[in-house]
Amino acid sequence: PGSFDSSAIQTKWQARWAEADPFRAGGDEDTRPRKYVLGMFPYPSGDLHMGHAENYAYVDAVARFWRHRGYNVLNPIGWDSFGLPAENAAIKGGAGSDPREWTYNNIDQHKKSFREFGSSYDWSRVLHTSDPEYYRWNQWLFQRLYERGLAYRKQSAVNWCPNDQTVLANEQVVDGHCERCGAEVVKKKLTQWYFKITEYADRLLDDLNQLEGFWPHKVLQMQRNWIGRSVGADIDFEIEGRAEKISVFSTRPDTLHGATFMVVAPDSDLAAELAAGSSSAVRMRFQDYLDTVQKSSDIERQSTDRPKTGVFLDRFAINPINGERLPIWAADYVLADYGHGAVMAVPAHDQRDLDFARAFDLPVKVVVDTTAPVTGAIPVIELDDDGVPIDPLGDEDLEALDPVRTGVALTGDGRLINSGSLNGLSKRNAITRAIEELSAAGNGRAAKSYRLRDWLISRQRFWGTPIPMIHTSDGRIVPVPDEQLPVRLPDATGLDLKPKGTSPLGGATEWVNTVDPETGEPALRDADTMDTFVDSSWYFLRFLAPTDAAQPFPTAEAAKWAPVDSYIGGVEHAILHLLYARFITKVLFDMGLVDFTEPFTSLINQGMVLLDGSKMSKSKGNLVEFASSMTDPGADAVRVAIAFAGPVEDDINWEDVSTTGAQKFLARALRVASDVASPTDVVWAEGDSALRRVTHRLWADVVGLVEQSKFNVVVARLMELVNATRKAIDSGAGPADAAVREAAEAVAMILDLFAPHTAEEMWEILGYEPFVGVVPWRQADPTLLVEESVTAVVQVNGKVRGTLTVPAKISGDELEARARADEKVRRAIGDRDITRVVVRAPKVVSFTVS
Ligand code: ANZ
Repeated sequence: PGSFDSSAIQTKWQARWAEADPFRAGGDEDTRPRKYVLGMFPYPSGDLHMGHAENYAYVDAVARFWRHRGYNVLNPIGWDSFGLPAENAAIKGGAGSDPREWTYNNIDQHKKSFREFGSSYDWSRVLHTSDPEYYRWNQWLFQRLYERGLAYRKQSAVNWCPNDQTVLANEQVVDGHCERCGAEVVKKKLTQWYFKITEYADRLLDDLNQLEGFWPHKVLQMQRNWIGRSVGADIDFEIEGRAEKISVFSTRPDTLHGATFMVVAPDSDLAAELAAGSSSAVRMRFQDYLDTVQKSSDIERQSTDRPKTGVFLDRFAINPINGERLPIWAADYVLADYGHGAVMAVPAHDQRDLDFARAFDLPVKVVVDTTAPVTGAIPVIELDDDGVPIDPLGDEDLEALDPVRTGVALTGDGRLINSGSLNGLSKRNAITRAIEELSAAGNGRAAKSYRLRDWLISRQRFWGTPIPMIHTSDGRIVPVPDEQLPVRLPDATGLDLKPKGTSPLGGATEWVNTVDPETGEPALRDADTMDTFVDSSWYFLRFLAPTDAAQPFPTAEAAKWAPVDSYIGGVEHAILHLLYARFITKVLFDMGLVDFTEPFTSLINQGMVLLDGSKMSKSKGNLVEFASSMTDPGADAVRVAIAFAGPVEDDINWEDVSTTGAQKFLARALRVASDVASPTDVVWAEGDSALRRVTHRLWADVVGLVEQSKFNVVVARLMELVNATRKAIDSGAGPADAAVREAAEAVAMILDLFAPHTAEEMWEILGYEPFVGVVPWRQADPTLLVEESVTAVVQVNGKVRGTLTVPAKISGDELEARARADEKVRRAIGDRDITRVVVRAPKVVSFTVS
């Protein structure tokens, strides 16, 4: 289809771009305002695929857009090149294989593909996170976090895949199984390095409000849920036979009078201790229970439709508000690492507690009357002789809602009953009052709890950044001094990379043996490597000076370019990558190295490219190959077809993407340029006004459309303009009309966002020097934006009684209203009744009157 050779055009312009380097970001001599546009950098597993094509098509459109708007644009590219796939490829390759080979070969292929795609990168700033020149600064960052107490080691139960022999993040565990290999995941106690992201929980949550309107709302919501801040109280309970009290976290301290038992997480130290102080029968039952619990994931444990299980520990707590004795149970619906790993159970008002109470026949006590109104007038509360409020409602009213019978906990708002001094108060007021009373008595205090956990960064793998710490022979753990960084990865040759539970680096004898930097005594290097999310948490800053050997990034450059103005990538990174980058940015702010607290001012999440309705990916074997599609249908056709396929955030089904349609459109656009017969110095004003209106309406709208990422609409409007121009050439103004040239130039300048090769070719055919990619866009002429108007006639009983000048696009309702308001028409109707109105916008309004 089409009459042009897309391959020839691609080759020609790619060579010219490579030679002239027109998309390199300007330095200090460049006085234009700056924009930093960044696509989430790719992982070099195999060649690029259509999912990448979509992402980087949008990135390029945005970068080109800001150049056309007169900005000095920074649009760099790099590779997130550490990680498991390279290591697995090397393992498959057998002895002597090094992940480096696979990684850098793939990167070379990617670079070639991006050139073929016509992406307008600043190629002088390329980075790869697996280069020592890059990961050295991960190690530097680790040291700075360590100094600030933000990097620490602790032992805790982590998700462990017995097959891959490595730690898994929570999100890599799907229904209790390893996301990668499907093996059943177990909990294992390991000592690992963590970054203390929880110290930033409040800031990470509160600062999301600044991003509202600039990031997709869905992503902000996902971040909020992930951080999961709950507000409530810590309440201290005395334990019979134990010196110290136990604290529980509760969002409902108002229900303290309704607590009928206490539950501790079976896998907590507390449960072990309480069981140890009990009879041997209890100890055995507890141990059996713990063994089964340790096989289930947190997600399973929190599932509400799973039958409740647990064991009574034969220990008792004392309710601080009324002295009641509460039996203590261990049950797996309570998690060891949330709050304090223990809860006061209020079965009447908490569903999980109710399910448990019903399963084990424990008492249920209602303390909130959820039938009582909480808004409007506050009910008059009578006081008894001691001045204690009497319950506002009788027991009969609550019978219908009896949680034991219905099995449904009363979680709604209402008025407190059976609760001494709290009686009559609404939930909210009772929470405040309960916290006041607990604080006064020294039994509790206001508290917050978070779902967010500290970031486990140790990995027992080879292909990552070595953790720059040294274990001395006398048991100290000391940082590698800055001047000894980077700690370089050794050669993989000769190393057994197969997963075995400890890092393969431990087997690199020469590498792992070092000396204590303080005493010179023999010592060992930490053999674990960092989670690759560390690499991607600050890479956007490294692009500012990727070869700087003195510092991770120059603060002065960061002040000029950062934060990133437009960050573009997949929604699969909505939580972790963005959260980690936000965290590290805040740490760098606290260190005084950057003057902003959020790394990405605006975020665009593109949908996925699907094939047969499922995500296109290498592991699913349903890739439409990138490399071959650059030749046929060609880069521009692929990019136009993707942009045209629908709104950015929607998923695209590749079968619905018409690259043939895109090819035809590009051929038509090119032919329009070839047919232009006027000189380059025409007087625009002399052109055909109908065609000029179409052109200028596009100039008026295109900026807003791109700013709202409505790329599909921009392509549709370009198609409309190409068709209008064709018509003007063939059957209207003719090829020599100034408006024809004006329209063809507009097409070239705007088409550059999606089809840069074709656009450059058009621009050259139209008689200009390259490159259209850096040409400032035109302004719409306001006089051409005035709406076209037409004359409408108004009839009364078949006779023309008035004429109105109205916009050609007027609605029927509006036209009728104007007709009714017209003085002449009103006189013609007089005081007769209108029995029928026929409106044919924009031409006729016809009234029938009696
Ligand atoms: C008493 C109570 C009464 C509660 C009531 C709720 C309703 P969110 O909102 O998710 O933060 N809880 C505390 N620590 C827990 C743990 N380690 N594992 C499981 N559950 C735990 O939930 C906070 C509530 O979850 C807390 O408030 C506590 O139960 C429970 F009518 O305390 B509540």
